Amino acid sequence: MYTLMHGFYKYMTQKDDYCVVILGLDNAGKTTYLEAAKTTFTRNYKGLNPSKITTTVGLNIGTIDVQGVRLNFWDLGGQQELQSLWDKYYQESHGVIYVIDSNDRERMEESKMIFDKMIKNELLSGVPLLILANKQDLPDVMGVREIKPVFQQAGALIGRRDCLTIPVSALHGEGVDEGIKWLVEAIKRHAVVRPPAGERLGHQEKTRAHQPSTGFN
Ligand code: G3D
Repeated sequence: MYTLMHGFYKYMTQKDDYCVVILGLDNAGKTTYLEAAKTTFTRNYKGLNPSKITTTVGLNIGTIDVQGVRLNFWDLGGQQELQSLWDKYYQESHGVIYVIDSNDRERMEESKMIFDKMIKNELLSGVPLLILANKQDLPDVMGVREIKPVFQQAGALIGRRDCLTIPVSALHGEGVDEGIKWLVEAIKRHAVVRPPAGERLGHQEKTRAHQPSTGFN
């Protein structure tokens, strides 16, 4: 009886699992954004002190429950030598968050180049894309109106997938709630093509799916 009840409880409380890669150049604010997402959506999560957050070297992971689903984030290092490892995660990704440092005009072209390379990858075809113009709390940064046309030069590659570009300040948590909620809805719509992790692979393989074999270890 206990097993039956336990099984029923598990069935009722089980959430669909989706994986989201957070990409962008080093220093764009990926880890700060992940912390802000965890703080926004996890009750009692206090978050790391921003001064303790260092640029992503390798991989940071994080999980949040939102709108009835579980999102597993992979925040991948943006340094040149680590970019070649990004595509190991693409096949298992249900959504992409691309973070741009709106204050760094000098590296905007470099950011666009790696964005184009990422978006060209067949493994991400049709996958919902959230583009974040980060660091909007700083003065004289590039706004969405300036950034959007730069990244939309890849319009044909972005294609008809769900795509949203919004201004955020990961440091102050502004725009985090809106972006994540939009992404969840887009991922759910796309689930017909790319179902939740467990459904795609069967439960036994689910755990493995959350840890693609990479060179980060
Ligand atoms: P990364 O993970 O993409 O490499 P980080 O980037 O999250 O480590 O952030 C890099 C630096 O940018 C950090 O500053 C962090 O505080 C800052 N940063 C991130 N998001 C914002 C933002 O929205 N506004 C402002 N003003 N700064 C932000 P340090 O000084 O620690 O290097």
